[in-house]
Amino acid sequence: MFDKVLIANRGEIAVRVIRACQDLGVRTVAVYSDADRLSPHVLVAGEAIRIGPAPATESYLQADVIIEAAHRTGAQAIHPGYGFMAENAEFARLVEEEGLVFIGPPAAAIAAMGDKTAARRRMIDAGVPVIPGSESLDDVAQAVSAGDRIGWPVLLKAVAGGGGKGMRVIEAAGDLPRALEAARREAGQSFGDPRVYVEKYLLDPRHIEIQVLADSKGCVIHLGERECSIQRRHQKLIEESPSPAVDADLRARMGHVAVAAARAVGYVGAGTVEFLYQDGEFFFLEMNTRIQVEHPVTEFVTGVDLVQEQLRVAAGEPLSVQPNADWPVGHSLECRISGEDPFHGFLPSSGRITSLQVPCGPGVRWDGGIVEHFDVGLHYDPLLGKLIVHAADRDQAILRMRRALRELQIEGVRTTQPFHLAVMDEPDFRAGDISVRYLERHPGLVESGGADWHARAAAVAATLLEHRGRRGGSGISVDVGTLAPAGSQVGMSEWRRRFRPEDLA
Ligand code: MV4
Repeated sequence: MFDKVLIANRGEIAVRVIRACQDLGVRTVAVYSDADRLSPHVLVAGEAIRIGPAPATESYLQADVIIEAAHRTGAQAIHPGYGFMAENAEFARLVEEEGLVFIGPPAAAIAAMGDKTAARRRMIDAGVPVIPGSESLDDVAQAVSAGDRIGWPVLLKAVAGGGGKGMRVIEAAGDLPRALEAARREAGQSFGDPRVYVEKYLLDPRHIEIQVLADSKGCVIHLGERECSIQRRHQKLIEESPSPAVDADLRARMGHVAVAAARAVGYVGAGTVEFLYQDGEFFFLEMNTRIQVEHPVTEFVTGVDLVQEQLRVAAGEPLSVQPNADWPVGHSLECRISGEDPFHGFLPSSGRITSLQVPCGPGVRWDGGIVEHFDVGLHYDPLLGKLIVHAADRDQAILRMRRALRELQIEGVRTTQPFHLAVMDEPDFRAGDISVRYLERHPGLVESGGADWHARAAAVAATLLEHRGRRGGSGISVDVGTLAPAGSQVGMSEWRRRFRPEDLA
């Protein structure tokens, strides 16, 4: 095992990786920008090195500065987390050239999956079902004949894209001349590669992905699926494992295909094979060559520490786990708690965390990147932390998530917490009837109203109960449980300050 690892990231994932290192007896080096001088990942790491000013392009994306920090501290390996340079094949190559270990797949595997049409070709060769589609398109005529062959509508995608950026739905051939031109320009600007291609547009799919682990000895396993359909503008909001749509037979088939996909690109490490699932059929979408935000739900239902396995295989050790016929054990849900106002278009919210109480108790995990007095800025991804629960089945996991969301109190910034509470009570979600269009179908979930009222009612109830206790008194009886702080936007403590029992005569 490594003696010391540098974590080239920030926030909750940097903390998560540091914890895995500590659990393996590996020393850690954090890197930080000026905005993160007092951030949790800096506070929990063995040592920390400043890498530049707040903007990511001048800090967390500075490959040479980060590699230099590894050399200076004697770290033998670099863990990139997710985002930033996690799927940058050039960075992975540079790290290796510098005599360090990149904790992730070989650069060639990252590059193979980064080019979406090349990835589709390799997947077809490996027997992986892909969505009917085209090669990279040179002109409108090619695009039209591809659409005629595949069937309309089609989805125009960037070859160097992924994650939904720059996609366009094309209803009919007549829309192509303008759309193709615009898409090429946009792809060129976003990815430095103007090439685009089309796929048959699936109207109402689920996003289901398979977690894989591979070691350098040729062992490749899968750890079942995650359902990630509940998202907004390609940002996932809620994930779970298992998927309500997947039974043991489908899991085995998707798992088998995901393992074949990983083998086809010589994969080593933790990776995710994404599929779209519709009408009983599943199709390869893309492969994410990193640890993912939602990895904890898989950890809960398998008992495997995915980050520890990443460290093991990067150090040349074999995987410490074998596929288990009992997986998945129970059910796990994750809610992403981000500093965004769900009732105002998920507008990023900044400010100082004035109060933070994280949930605990049976089956609850909080992976966070904030502490009290921490300043949430607008320089980086708004994810503040993740609330993950595990219970015997999906119904109990939903109840547990509801309980944990009520225990969570973040004051100082607006967060997505009240949105998640609303989803936990929404009948279609409770029935597992979800797809990538879930939010589109439930616009009420992101409409304002209710949240402040709940917080106020809870504060009033709590104040009254306290008052009654003091007087040994009578009168009102309120079940505070049913009025618990429902993701208050103002904050319980603020309401408690404002309300006195004598005002409520
Ligand atoms: C699709 C699709 C329908 N048909 N491809 C969005 C993210 C990117 N990874 C691919 N995405 C999609 N590709 C075809 N041929 C629908 C989506 C899609 C989606 C996929 C996963 C999760 C959420 C999504 C939300 C909207 C659209």
